[in-house]
Amino acid sequence: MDFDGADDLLDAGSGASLDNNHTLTYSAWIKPDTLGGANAGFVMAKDSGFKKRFLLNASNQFAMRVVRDTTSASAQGATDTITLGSWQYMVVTYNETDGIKIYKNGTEIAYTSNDIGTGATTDDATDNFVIGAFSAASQQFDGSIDEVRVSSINRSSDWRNTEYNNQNSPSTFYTLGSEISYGVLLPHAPSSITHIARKDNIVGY
Ligand SMILES: [Ca+2]
Ligand SMILES: [Ca+2]
Repeated sequence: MDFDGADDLLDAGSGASLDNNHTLTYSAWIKPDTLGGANAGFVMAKDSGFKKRFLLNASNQFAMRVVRDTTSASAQGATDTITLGSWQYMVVTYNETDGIKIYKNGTEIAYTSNDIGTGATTDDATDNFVIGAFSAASQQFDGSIDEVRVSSINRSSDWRNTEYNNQNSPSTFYTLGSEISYGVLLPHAPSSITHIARKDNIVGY
């Protein structure tokens, strides 16, 4: 789906399965044209009050923030983490013990900062899950977003790498054998026929 960076967004509502995923994995393929509205293009967020936000930040520092009741968890990638104009597969995992980890094309990125935060993960049950913007008014993603997924567990490296490899290049991730050609199959055909006594017994010719 292509977002214009001006007023496009996809509001996925606030279904119970999207609520209070205090252990989570967010993932998406992104192809940003620019850094987005106000130089902060949101890929996805639980939007009211920025409870959870996964975004392209100013200086192209890809970032994730999760609001916790005492201090928030916040990770910010190195400058120019993302290549504008190219597809990249971005994954973030979060839990209260390990904090935030961000992966690009299967490899964990370098951070300029990464704080685990303290306190319970703040309740987000009434917030809508929005793709492509923080809200209708601001910080819209400019470019394409595809294959958005939300999990209520931390996906393993095997899952992340399989998703990346399968979607990046399906034709080289797995191979199909060539089609097997069959002759005419004859049920209960004898191994040899030396004499055909009656036409009823003809099994093939
Ligand atoms: Ca528009
Ligand atoms: Ca809800």
